[in-house]
Amino acid sequence: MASQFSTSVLWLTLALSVVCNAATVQQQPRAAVPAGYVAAPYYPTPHGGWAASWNQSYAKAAALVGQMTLAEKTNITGGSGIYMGKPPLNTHSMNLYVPCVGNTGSALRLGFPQLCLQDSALGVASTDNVTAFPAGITTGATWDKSLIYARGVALGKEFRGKGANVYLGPTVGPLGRKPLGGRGWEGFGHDPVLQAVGGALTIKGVQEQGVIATVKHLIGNEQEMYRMYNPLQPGYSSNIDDRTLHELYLWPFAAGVRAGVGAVMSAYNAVNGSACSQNSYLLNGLLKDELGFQGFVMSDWLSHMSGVGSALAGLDMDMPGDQQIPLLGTSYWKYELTRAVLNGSVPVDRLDDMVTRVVAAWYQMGQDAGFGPPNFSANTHDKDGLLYPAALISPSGQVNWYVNVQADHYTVARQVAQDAVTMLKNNGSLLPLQTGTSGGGGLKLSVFGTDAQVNPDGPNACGNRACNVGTLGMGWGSGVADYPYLDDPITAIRKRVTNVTYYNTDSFPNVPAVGVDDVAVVFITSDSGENSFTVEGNHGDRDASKLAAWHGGDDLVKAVAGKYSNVVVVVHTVGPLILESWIDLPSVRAVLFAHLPGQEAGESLANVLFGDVSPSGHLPYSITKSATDLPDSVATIRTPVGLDLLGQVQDTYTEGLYIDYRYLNKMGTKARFAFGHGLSYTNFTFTNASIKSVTQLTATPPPRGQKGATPAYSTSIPPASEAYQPSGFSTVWRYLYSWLSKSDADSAYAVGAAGTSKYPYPTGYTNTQQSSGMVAGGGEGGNPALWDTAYEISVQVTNTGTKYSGKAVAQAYVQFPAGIAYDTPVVQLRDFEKTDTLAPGGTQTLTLTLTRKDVSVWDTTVQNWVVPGVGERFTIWVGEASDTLTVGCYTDSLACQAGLQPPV
Ligand SMILES: *[C@@H]1O[C@H](CO)[C@@H](O)[C@H](O)[C@H]1NC(C)=O
Ligand SMILES: *[C@@H]1O[C@H](CO)[C@@H](O)[C@H](O)[C@H]1NC(C)=O
Ligand SMILES: *[C@@H]1O[C@H](CO)[C@@H](O)[C@H](O)[C@H]1NC(C)=O
Ligand SMILES: *[C@@H]1O[C@H](CO)[C@@H](O)[C@H](O)[C@H]1NC(C)=O
Ligand SMILES: *[C@@H]1O[C@H](CO)[C@@H](O)[C@H](O)[C@H]1NC(C)=O
Ligand SMILES: *[C@@H]1O[C@H](CO)[C@@H](O)[C@H](O)[C@H]1NC(C)=O
Ligand SMILES: *[C@@H]1O[C@H](CO)[C@@H](O)[C@H](O)[C@H]1NC(C)=O
Ligand SMILES: CC(=O)N[C@H]1CO[C@H](CO)[C@@H](O)[C@@H]1O
Repeated sequence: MASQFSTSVLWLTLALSVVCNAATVQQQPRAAVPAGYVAAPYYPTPHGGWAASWNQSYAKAAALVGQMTLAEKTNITGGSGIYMGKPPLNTHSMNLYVPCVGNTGSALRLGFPQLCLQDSALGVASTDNVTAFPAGITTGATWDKSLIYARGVALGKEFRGKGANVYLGPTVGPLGRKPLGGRGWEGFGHDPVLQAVGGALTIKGVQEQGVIATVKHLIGNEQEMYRMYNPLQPGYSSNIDDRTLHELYLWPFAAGVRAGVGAVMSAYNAVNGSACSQNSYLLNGLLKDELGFQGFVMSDWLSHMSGVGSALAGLDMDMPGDQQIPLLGTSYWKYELTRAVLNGSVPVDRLDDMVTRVVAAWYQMGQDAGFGPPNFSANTHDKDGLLYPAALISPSGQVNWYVNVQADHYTVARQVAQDAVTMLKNNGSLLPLQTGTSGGGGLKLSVFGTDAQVNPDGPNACGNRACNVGTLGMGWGSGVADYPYLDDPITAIRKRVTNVTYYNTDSFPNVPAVGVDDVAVVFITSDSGENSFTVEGNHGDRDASKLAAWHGGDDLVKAVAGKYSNVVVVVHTVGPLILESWIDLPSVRAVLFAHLPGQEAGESLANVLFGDVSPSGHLPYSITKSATDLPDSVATIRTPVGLDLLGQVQDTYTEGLYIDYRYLNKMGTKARFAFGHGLSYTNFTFTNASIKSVTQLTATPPPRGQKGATPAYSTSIPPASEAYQPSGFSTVWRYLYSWLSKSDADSAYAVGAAGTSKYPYPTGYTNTQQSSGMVAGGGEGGNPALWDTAYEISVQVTNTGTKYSGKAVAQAYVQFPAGIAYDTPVVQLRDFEKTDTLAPGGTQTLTLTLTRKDVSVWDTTVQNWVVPGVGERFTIWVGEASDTLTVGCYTDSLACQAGLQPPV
């Protein structure tokens, strides 16, 4: 997603774009995609509407679309242009103000409004009176399904309250393949199941509020550098083999489609050399056929680069509407799509399917009734402002109503931040800190690091949070929201301890003599974000800082540890860091990863530090001892090589399934802290495990069912008059309209009617709907049988401590049978559950579920999910982390054993 710029930047962008446009270079891949990776043609786009859960919405949508003119249809599938909000006042009576990061056109004659599409995945972006929730990575670190869902509900309420139709989240791609990748923190962790659960429950929570969720970015957007196509250089190509795509990167998208997600956003980059916004195999084949996606696909902002080609390849909505060089009033769609339908190049049924998908999603969320118009502007915080900021001359009017949508959502935000705090070390039980006499008089605390206190210029001082000053609560870029406030750690600590000395510096200062019982808390950070901004030399990805703490944080820890013998390190970070230079120092007694807590950074941490609650977060990624513990393809950011500086960067997923813990386990490399690791103030046991076979498995799932009916669309080209711009209509310069002049419409129609001038269709193109579809499809998310419960595992979790209450997480990992014909990672996460708060001695039975898909591999030959070795011994391991799995349940004997040697 693109970001909001100040007006001056906006004009600079315009000036630059005029200059750049002079060189209209066609992007060509200049470095070859490695042999074996192909972007196969897949045509046509399967019509939506055949899934039973959408059929009512499709029936209504088809009825509405059936009344639309050509220009109304192409209005809805494209944005009005970046920074283009309110439509011209003279066109209609419904005077909507649509000031979001993306605004579609409308068909007001039929009551279909402009849709407001708004960032971000962690809160309503660029406006006030909202909650700045913890980031995705923090949410994933809770390993708590009910909290993930509760955050989704609260997010949905806030988007709805501001009048945003479409929530541009959740992010499940990047998956976190590259620890240095800039946007991994927007998602839930470096594992497909953690991402799938995080994404699906967020979608459910958001969409139950009547807001369309957007699962993004499809697919392989694992680094920020060179992600975008521009007139001089194509975006990088993520070259991903079929099995890896299915078993890792597509997995969370399948779960999102299964959850009924209304929208998908395509990624900036290419896959196998073909840009995601026009990759027919990806959009038509995998997403709409195999995964049975019924909603609409939008382009990431300014990633759209063709007109006819993307329509045929399965793109349904062009965002924000402009060509790659924005603000010129030109579009690949809108009026051009109108032309392409009239001249016969884009089949009418493809356009009808596009627009019906959009309108069906609107009905599916119930937005046809009682959904108010937006009451905020993403462009300004002032009450009054320009109605079309991108126009040369724009009228002004009220643009912000300051509707407060926060309700009590700080409680769920704080709970997520608190339950995500992950304790990695606690030697000699330094934590929780004992405040001694009442009021904290007995504890003498020294706090170090600028991260403990909010940025003195305010938490929103840097636009798009593109700086790392003060408490780090979120990364930077479009995936942010404005803080209504930032409860910082130092404030929360001072509320509990009287004798606090705060050294607001990242360099070790002179300190007075230190007593043996004195405690030091050191705050360090690591930040990253979107490529549109460079922060302290990092181009979105952590290409400059690498995996070291920012601002010399590692040296600060070492210096403090040289003076104090009781040091607690608190880390606010987007992802893993290398901790080796200090983790084993005897005086570094405790380490807490607080991730990116959002607005509730203070109390959530203090509750853990001072023992109101036990820490219960677990790492959503592995922390390695060295960056080179991961393969080179994963550990580095891809850059152009040699003389081919302008060529397409090839990022080939040579490691296949082996990322994060999957790779470390394969190589037998011990992580410093394994995926899933997290300590508590108390201890838990896992006992009385049992396993139940629920569905009798066969090697492949039962054959998919037939598709339901889809709306019947005409294929005859509509009259040119449906595209005529109304006479006397006064346009706003650079606003994107779907009409053509009469002469343009007539001449395009003449081309289409003659049928002689053929569009150079891609190889493999056809417009005949396929009745069968891919073998692995059949429902939303794929063959419904894939989601049958195969096994249920129960385990009794008991708090065996005597002093502290706490919550435990049970993680279930599958180990495939030995000797099967497929190479599989030693263990792979498949489900997890968290207990309620268990008092000392308290116990709770948790149930973990494995579906047929969870015990399958993707077979590239049969193009289906295959259970390798039906009847053989799969081991379902259960434990508190990926490296402490001592309870194993066997699928052949249906017995479970405790006290086993962990598989890794
Ligand atoms: C990429 O290429 C591989 C190898 O040919 C193929 O299996 C896979 O399906 C391709 N992916 C896409 C999205 O085209
Ligand atoms: C919708 O699907 C349900 C369940 O398959 C079916 O009974 C119903 O007839 C369908 N309705 C339409 C309008 O297709
Ligand atoms: C397209 O949408 C814009 C913005 O709402 C509106 O002004 C215009 O009238 C619409 N065009 C058509 C053909 O309805
Ligand atoms: C936003 O506020 C405006 C003005 O008070 C109101 O008309 C509109 O219905 C509100 N929108 C929503 C979604 O509540
Ligand atoms: C139809 O119009 C589209 C959009 O301008 C253009 O790309 C395409 O080449 C045209 N087709 C023909 C056959 O002229
Ligand atoms: C803090 O502790 C130091 C050393 O024990 C002591 O000298 C000082 O008076 C204390 N300050 C407060 C405010 O209690
Ligand atoms: C938890 O168990 C470990 C290993 O048995 C033990 O060293 C530790 O003291 C226990 N911690 C608590 C809080 O009971
Ligand atoms: C509760 C809250 O944050 N209210 C704010 C809503 O927005 C207006 C305008 O920015 C502020 O003045 C309020 O403080």
